Amino acid sequence: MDVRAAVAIAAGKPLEVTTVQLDGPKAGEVLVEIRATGICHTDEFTLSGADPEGLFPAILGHEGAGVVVDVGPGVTSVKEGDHVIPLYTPECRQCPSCLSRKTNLCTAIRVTQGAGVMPDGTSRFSLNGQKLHHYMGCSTFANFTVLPEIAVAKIREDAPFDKVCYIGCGVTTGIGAVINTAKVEPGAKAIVFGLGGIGLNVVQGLRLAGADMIIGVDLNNARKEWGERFGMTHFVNPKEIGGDLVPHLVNMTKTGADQIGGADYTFDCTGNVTVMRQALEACHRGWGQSIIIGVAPAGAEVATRPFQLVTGRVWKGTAFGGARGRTDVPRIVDWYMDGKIQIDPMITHTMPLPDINKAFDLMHAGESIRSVVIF
Ligand code: NAD
Ligand code: AHE
Ligand code: ZN
Repeated sequence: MDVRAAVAIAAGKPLEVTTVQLDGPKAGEVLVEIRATGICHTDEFTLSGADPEGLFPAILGHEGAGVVVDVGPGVTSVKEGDHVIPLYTPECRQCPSCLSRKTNLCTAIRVTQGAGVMPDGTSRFSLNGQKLHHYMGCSTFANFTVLPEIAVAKIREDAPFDKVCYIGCGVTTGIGAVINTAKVEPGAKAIVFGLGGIGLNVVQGLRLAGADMIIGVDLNNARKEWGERFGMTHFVNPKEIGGDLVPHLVNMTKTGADQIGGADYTFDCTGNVTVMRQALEACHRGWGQSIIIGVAPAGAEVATRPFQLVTGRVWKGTAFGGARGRTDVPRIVDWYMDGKIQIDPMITHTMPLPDINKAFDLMHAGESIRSVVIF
């Protein structure tokens, strides 16, 4: 069938909106009509050429929501008409990783996903006979896409696609990093580096968890007001403190009895390895945990003095907020529908597919929190 898609032809080039061809679902696959998709910084990261796994030409996008319109042989868990959110972290419930209960990183289809193809090793997308790669197993920058059955979460039908698409990455990643990965406790002191589409969800997750002190760090002063809206208690712009950032932050967290200082939890939501080091070193001696969420370019490496770890600080990473998609995503949709979490104010811009490149311009200019394409 013909579908409308934004094609990433080559690294560093704008997406080309055109008609491409999509084959129907094979065994274990579903055809989904995508109704809305967010644009995450990770899409920009891959499009820029910084992603060592980046493949071109490809149909990017991994933050969508839509309706199942056809299923391949053997599909049992969803049916035509079901509302779903595509999962770049699937949940097969059978692989050693799923069965371990220690991680959300299902390994059932990770190899083919990284190779830009479906689990049978072929692509469903083509353009005038030329193969197009799938992206993160989702390819939501198209009005129809094919997904493995294990990579869709069935959600309630009254949830608006143009809002809950954000649960497909940003919301779940930020809130999940707090709840699933860090397991933040009430009364905690936390620092969030980068107050964008992910960092603001970390902030709202920290408020949900009952953190007392939530320090936001960003180079963009406009992010102060944004952070405060979701529970941030203090804001720091590293360019305006007139000294080193780590001691400044550590000082802010000192209280009467505890003159060592440092945060109980820090979160990198920038993808900058210098910031990742600062985030670790701003943790409290003995127990502070630093969670890396940001994705760094090919070749980048993190560094610190091993002493930082010897003295009890812990470095952790998280993908998709540690969430098990088919199980956790429908619950997060319920939290939104019940008013427990906010999404609407963070969706600052919407646009039709032909204008998708504007979403990247807005991100580069620091003007958007989340842009959403509505099909
Ligand atoms: P974004 O562009 O919306 O926000 C980034 C924010 O960081 C901006 O507010 C920017 O001003 C700020 N920033 C940039 N450099 C900074 C610095 N040196 N110090 C302080 N602040 C700085 O991006 P996003 O969509 O929120 O994504 C953030 C990161 O998270 C990206 O690297 C993205 O690829 C990654 N990500 C990871 C996961 C995961 O599962 N681990 C999921 C989604 C996104
Ligand atoms: N391909 C990149 C890694 C990108 C990455 O880490 N992606 C995260 C999700 S970011 C969503 O916005 C992820 O899920 N990681 C786990 C995994 O298996 O990829 C690179 O650097 O190679
Ligand atoms: Zn993302």
